[in-house]
Amino acid sequence: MSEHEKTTIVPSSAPTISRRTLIGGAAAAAGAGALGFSMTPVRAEIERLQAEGWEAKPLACCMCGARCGLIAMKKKGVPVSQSTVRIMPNPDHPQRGYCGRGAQTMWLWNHPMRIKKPLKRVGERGEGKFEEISWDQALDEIAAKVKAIATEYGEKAVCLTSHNFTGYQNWFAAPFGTGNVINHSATCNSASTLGRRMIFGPSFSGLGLVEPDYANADYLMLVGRTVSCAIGVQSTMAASRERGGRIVFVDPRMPEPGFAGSEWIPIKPGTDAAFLHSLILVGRREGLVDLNWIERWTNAAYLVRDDMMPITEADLVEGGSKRKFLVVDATTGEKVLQGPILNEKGAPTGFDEDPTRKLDLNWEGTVTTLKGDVHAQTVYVLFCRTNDKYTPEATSAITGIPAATIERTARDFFMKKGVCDDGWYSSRNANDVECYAMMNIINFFTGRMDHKGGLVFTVGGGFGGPGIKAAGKKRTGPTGVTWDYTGEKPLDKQYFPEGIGTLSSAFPAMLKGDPYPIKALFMTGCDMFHREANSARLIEAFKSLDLIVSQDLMPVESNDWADYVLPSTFFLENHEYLGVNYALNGNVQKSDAEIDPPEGCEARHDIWQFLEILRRIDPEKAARVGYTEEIKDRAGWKAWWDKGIMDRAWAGFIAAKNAAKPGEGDRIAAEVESEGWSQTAAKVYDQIPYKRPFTTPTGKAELISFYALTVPSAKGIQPLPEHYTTKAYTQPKPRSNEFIIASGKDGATNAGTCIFTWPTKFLGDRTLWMNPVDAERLGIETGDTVEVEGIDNGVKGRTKVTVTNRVMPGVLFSHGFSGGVRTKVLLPEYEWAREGINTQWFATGYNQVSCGNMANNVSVRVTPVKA
Ligand SMILES: Nc1nc2c(c(=O)[nH]1)N[C@H]1C(S)=C(S)[C@@H](COP(=O)(O)OP(=O)(O)OC[C@H]3O[C@@H](n4cnc5c(=O)[nH]c(N)nc54)[C@H](O)[C@@H]3O)O[C@H]1N2
Ligand SMILES: Nc1nc2c(c(=O)[nH]1)N[C@H]1C(S)=C(S)[C@@H](COP(=O)(O)OP(=O)(O)OC[C@H]3O[C@@H](n4cnc5c(=O)[nH]c(N)nc54)[C@H](O)[C@@H]3O)O[C@H]1N2
Ligand code: SF4
Ligand SMILES: [Mo]
Repeated sequence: MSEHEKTTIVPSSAPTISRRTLIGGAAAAAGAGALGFSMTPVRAEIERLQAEGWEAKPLACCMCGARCGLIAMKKKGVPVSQSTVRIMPNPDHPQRGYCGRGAQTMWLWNHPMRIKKPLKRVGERGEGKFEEISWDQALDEIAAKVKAIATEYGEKAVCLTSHNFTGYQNWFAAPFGTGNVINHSATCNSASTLGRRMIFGPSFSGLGLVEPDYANADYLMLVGRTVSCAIGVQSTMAASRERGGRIVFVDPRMPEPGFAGSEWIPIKPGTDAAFLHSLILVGRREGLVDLNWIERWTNAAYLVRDDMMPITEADLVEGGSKRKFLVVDATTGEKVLQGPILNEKGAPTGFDEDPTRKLDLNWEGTVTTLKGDVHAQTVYVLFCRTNDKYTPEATSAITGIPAATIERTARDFFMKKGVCDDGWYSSRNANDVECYAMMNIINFFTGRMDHKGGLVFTVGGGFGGPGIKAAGKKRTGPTGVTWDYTGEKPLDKQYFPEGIGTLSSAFPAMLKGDPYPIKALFMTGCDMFHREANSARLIEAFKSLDLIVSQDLMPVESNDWADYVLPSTFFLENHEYLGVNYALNGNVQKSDAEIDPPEGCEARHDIWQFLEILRRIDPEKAARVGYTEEIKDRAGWKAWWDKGIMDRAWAGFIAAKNAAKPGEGDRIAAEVESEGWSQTAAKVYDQIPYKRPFTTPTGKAELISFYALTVPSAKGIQPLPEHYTTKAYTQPKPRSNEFIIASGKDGATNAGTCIFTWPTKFLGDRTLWMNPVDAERLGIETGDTVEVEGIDNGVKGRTKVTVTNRVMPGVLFSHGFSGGVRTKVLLPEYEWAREGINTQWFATGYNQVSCGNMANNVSVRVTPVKA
C-alpha cells in the first residue's frame, strides 16, 4: 500500500484496488468496491475497450454541483457518435458518481433540441421566435448594446446570473467593471450557508466544508436532504449502512433513497427548528447529551445579559477587550475572563484559557459593569429556557410528528451518538436560516464534532483554478496584468448582506432604476422560471430590460425572453483541472474528454463568448485577462485556453507542490494523468476546534450566535435559533382543500440540464403527490386532474395527482424540475415536458431578512377537475 492509499477513508475491511494505470493502459488489479457498487465490471469493461483500441479520458460531471468523476471511453480514429463514446464511472474516484444525469451526457451532446447557432429574437419577448445569425453578428450587436448601456448608465447597469457558472462570468464582469454578478444561491444554499456561519464562523460557511462523516456515521439524520443528489454521498454512506448504521429522513415526503431499513419521519414544512429543539430537550432531560463537550467547546458557559449580549472585559474595565468573555469557575465560583488568541487580522488561532478549569453552565446572578449592575446568566441558561418550551407534546402540535416518535428519535440519536446533516438546498420556507443553524447545533450535544463518524470538517484540494485575483480595489488577471477595479458592491449584498445570490434584489433596479438602473442581464446556464420564486415578478423584470442574453445548450423557458441566445459547450467538450467536492480528503481532478460539439453545432465555451464580447467593447479591458487577439475557432480557443490559461495554472500548482515537498507535485501530476484524480491532502480527525478554533467571535462553536448578535448585517436573524411561522406563504386551513406544496429533487428528476431527455420522460414524475387521507376527503384518485390555485397570488395551473402515502397528510409534493415547462420552442416529441406544474408559479418570492433566501414551498388550493 502506498503512502497515498493509507490516507484514504476506505474502511479497513475494504479490498484495496490498485489505481495505477486506469487511463494510461490496461488496468492492473480489480476488486469489489465496498463503498456501494462493485467496480469489477467497470474496470473489466475499461480494460476490454482499451484492448480494442479505445482510449479513456477523465471527465468531471457538471450536471450538478457534485462534480463526480466519470470516464469517457472513446473509440480511436473514428468520428464521435453515440456508439463510439461511452460514459462510465471512474472506479476509485472519491466522488464516485454516475447517476442518471451523468449517464445522459452523450444524449445531451447531440440532443435534437441542442442550440446549434447563435439566435436573435424576431418576435416579442416571451414568444420564443428567433432567427439563426452568425457569431460575428451576435457578438458585435451584443457588444454595441452593452457599450451603449455602460456609456449611459455605467458598467454596473449590466448584471449577470448563473447556477454553476459564476466563475465563468467573472472573466467578463471583473475586467469590464460591474460588481453585479448575482448567482442563484437564494434559491439553493444561502440559508444553510448562513446557518453554518452563525455557529462556526465565516470560514466554515461555504458548501462542502462541514459534512457528516457519511462513511463512518452510526446514525445519520437527514433533515430535508435527499442525497439522491451528489450521488457519491450515497456510495459513501453505503459503508456506514453495511456496518449497521441507521439512516433517518426527516421530510414531508419520503425521498427516493428512503431505502429499506432506513426510517422516514414526516414533518410539516417549515417546522424543523422546533423538531430539533425537542430532540435536544429530550436528550437533556434524560441525561443523554454530552455536557462536557458543551461546556468546553461551545460558548455555553459565557455570561450574557438578558438581551443575550455577551459580557466582555470591555464592559468591566475601561479599554478592556471585547474578545475576552466572562465565565464562572464551577468549583470556586470565581468570575474569570477568557477568549480566543487572535492573529493580527482578529481571527482566532487558539484559546487563552485554563483548559483544566471547569466552568459553571448554569450560573445566574448580577454582574457589576462600568454602567452599573446587570442581570446576567450563561448562554446555556438562556438556551435551555427556550429549549424547555419544545416539549414533545408542544412540538408535536407544531410539526405533526407524534410525541412518542420525537422521544424515541431523541433516544436513538443521542444513544448512538448520531450526526445530523448540515444541509445543502435550503430555500424552502424563508425561516430556513434558523432551521439550518439548529441542524448544526444538535451535533454539539453528541460531543462528536470532527471526531470519526460525527459532523466533521473537510480539507480542500488546494487548486483554485485560473482566474482573477482581488486585493482591495486592485485586480490581477491570469497573465499578471493589474488594473483598478471600479465595480460596486453587488446589489444583493446591499439588501441581503449575509446572503448570497438574491437576484430579486436587482428587480427594483430593473423596474424602477432603484437605487440605480440595471438595463442588461446575462443568464449563463439556468432556467430562471424553475429557479426564481414568483414567475410573474420575473416576467415584469424581463420586460423592463434593454438587453437579455442567455448562454445555454438547451431551449430553457427563460431563453424565450432573451434577445440573444448563445450556444455553449459543456463539460464534455471543455478542458479543466479542478477540485473534488463533498469528499473529506482534499483531491484534485482533470476533466478532459476533448470531444467536439456535434456536426453543425457551433457551440463555444462561455468564457470565449464573454471575452469576445469584451474585446469588441474595449480591447484594453479584454487584455486585462490576457485576451489580446481575436480567437476565431475552437482550435484557437484550445490553444489559448487549454494550453495557455488552464495548463499554465495547473503547472503553477504542481510547481508549488514540488517546492513545498520535493516530488509531491510530480506524484500528483502523474496520478491525475493516469487516474484522472489525485489526493493532495488527507483528512485528519479531531482537529477543529481542539487544535484549531472556529472563526466565531469566541473561537468556540456558538449555541447563541454572538456572530448574529454583534455583526450588524445579521440583524433580524435569531441569535438563539428557534421556530417561528413563516411569513412567506399563508398557512393552509387544516383538513380543507388547502395545502403546502413541498418540493425537491430525486435521483430520477433533473435540474434543467436533463429536463428534455427520455429518462426524464419515463422516470421523471410530473404529478402532484397527495396523501390517501386527503384524497379520500376530496374525492380524488390517482390519475385525476386537479386545478391548483396559489392561495397568495391566485395563479392557476393543472396537473395530475398521484395518491401515495409517501407524502404526509396536509402536504403535497411536487418535483422541482419535472413538468410545467412553458417554452414555446419544444419539438413535438418533447411536448410531454409541459405536463404538470412548476411550483414557482405560485411562490410569493418572499426573501428571508438579512439572508435573502426564498421560499420555494408554496400554499395552494386544489380542486378536482370534472372529466
Ligand atoms: N437528482 C438531482 N440531483 C441534484 C439536483 C437535481 O436537480 N436533481 N440538483 C443539485 C442541486 S442544485 C442541489 S442544491 C442539491 C440539493 O440536494 P438536497 O439538499 O439533498 O435537496 P433536495 O434533493 O432538493 O431535497 C430537499 C428535500 O427537502 C424536503 N423538504 C421541503 N421542504 C421541507 C421542510 O420544510 N422541512 C424538511 N425537513 N424537508 C423539506 C423535500 O421534500 C425534499 O425531499 O442537489 C443537487 N443534485
Ligand atoms: N420548486 C423547486 N424549485 C427549485 C428547486 C427545488 O427543489 N424545487 N431547486 C432550486 C435549486 S437548489 C437550484 S440550484 C435552482 C437551479 O435552477 P437553475 O439555476 O435554472 O439551474 P439548472 O436547472 O441546473 O440549469 C442548468 C442549465 O445550464 C445549462 N448548462 C449546462 N452546462 C452548461 C455550460 O457549460 N454552459 C452553459 N452556458 N449552460 C450550461 C443546461 O442546459 C440547463 O439549461 O433551482 C431551484 N428551483
Ligand atoms: S451526482 Fe450525478 S449529476 Fe451530480 S455530478 Fe454526480 S453524476 Fe453528475
Ligand atoms: Mo441548488
